[in-house]
Amino acid sequence: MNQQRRLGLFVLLALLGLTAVGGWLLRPRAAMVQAARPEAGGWMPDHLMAKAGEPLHLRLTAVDMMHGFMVGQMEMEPIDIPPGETTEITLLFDEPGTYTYYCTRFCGPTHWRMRGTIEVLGEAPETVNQPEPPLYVMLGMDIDADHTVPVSLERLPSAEKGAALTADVPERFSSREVYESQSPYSAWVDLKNEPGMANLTDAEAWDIVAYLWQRQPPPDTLASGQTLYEANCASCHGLSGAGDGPLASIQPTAVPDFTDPTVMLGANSAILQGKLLRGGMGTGMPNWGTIFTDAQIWALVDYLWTFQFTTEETIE
Ligand SMILES: [Cu+2]
Repeated sequence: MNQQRRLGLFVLLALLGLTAVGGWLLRPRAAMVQAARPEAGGWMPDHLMAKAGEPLHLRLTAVDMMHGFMVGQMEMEPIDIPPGETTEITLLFDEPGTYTYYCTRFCGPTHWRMRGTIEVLGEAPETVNQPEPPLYVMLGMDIDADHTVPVSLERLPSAEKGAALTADVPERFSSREVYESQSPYSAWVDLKNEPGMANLTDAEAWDIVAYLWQRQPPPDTLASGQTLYEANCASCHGLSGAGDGPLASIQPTAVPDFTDPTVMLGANSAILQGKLLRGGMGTGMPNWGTIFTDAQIWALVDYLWTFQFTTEETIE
């Protein structure tokens, strides 16, 4: 090998080296995020910064057990963080705002406290609509008021039975507005007071209400509501809705029994939606407004009514 070729080879190697070092130096910087049970610190850090349109690289580790990572209101699958490994992910936010990340693995009694926020900076596109206030705010409802009603039922009202009785029910009872802002109890009272409906028994009027309520959710909504409920709510509220989940007993206040008609039938969908969005003041109920999309919140509201009314998934 003559002098010149040796030099060429050296230059080539040096260039390759520089490229490697340069690439390493210029590599996208990843933020380290450590996961631990909430009692041991939860997410560390629990606040991240990002820019809209620029990737945010994260290196996730878990110190004590398996945790999961997910950002609320984003289209993504939860990402497991096995202990002792580094899990790398890249997030991309289209729009500025404050996003919530949370743990998706049940890691202990206060698991739901494992939340953090990502502040995404950037200019909001002009087309962005201002979010509307929640329905209960627009309707001026006090979601913390006592909504219990004196109802006793011999059996669960049946949407199927109700479907056969709707011939004389005025159209206005079927409106979305009734479903969103009236309680089943007030709809039942209204039905009973309808001039043409005097012959209805109490149970028949409840069957009609069951029908009116269970025909509102769009197809497949109840199934997705059930999935969300079982993953996120059942640990306290119980699979059957009776407020008897494994973590119910350690909550600061009694967990409501969704199967109790006195508890549920005086509430309405706007109230349930509000409680889901905001959480329960002074109770163990976290807010889900930063985590679930609008559609997911409504799927849960729709699903909650199935603890009161027997239903067929698609009632026409
Ligand atoms: Cu966790």
